[in-house]
Amino acid sequence: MKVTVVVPTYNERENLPVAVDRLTALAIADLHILVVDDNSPDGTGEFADKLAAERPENLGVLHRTEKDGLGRAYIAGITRALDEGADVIIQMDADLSHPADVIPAMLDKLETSGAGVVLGSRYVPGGSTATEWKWYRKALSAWANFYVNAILRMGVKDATAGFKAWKADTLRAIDVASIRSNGYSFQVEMNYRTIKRGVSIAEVPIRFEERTKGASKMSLKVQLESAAMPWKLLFGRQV
Ligand SMILES: Nc1nc2c(ncn2[C@@H]2O[C@H](COP(=O)(O)OP(=O)(O)OP(=O)(O)O)[C@@H](O)[C@H]2O)c(=O)[nH]1
Ligand SMILES: [Mg+2]
Repeated sequence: MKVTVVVPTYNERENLPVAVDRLTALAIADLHILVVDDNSPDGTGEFADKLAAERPENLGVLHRTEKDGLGRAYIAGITRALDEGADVIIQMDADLSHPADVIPAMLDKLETSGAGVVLGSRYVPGGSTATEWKWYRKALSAWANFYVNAILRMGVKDATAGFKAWKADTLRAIDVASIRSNGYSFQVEMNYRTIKRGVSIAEVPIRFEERTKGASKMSLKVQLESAAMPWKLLFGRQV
């Protein structure tokens, strides 16, 4: 079974080698890493090329010309991974917020639960958000989940989760390339399409860690898009 971890990067030069080491340490037989870099000014893209030269058999780099958002980077990476024959595709941030050591449990659940995707979830028992988060950051995250679920009724505890393991068939069924949203709502739109296709979503607990190096790319634009998207999904025809 070929497993490809798609890792989008924008200015993650300090974090990327640690993320790659943690993934390699899992010792999963057919594990591949695909870095999707948007021409990071800090040289993450060239650095990723160096890492790829050291281990060409399991690390690839997709270079894009400019910063174009997380959703677009994922669409490009997922499309490439599907073309290269991945059976399972994992979405994971490069900033070390997502605990790579939970991947075996996610793969296990994907195989045994019959779900089309398994989320690394902060909001099931045993999961947690970053301990460093101030109360308002926690409140914002909890509110975003409540808001999305109140409108879309997906029955998913962590609707905005960004750490996910997908069966390739599920990704093909939801036609990822046609997804328009780009920030957190990209994650929500993928989940919504999955539910709409009658495919179930499972969750395993993760402890989400705050990034310690590099800067967050979350912006007001991304937050506004995320507030509007559930309504678009609910009333739109495009799902
Ligand atoms: N290729 C690419 N990667 C991106 C882009 N925006 C964010 N990323 C990457 O996506 C991952 C998540 O981005 P973060 O900046 O950590 O955003 P976040 O996790 O939503 O927000 P925080 O909770 O503040 O960390 C990181 O690995 C980023 O480097 C982009 O436009 N292009
Ligand atoms: Mg982050």
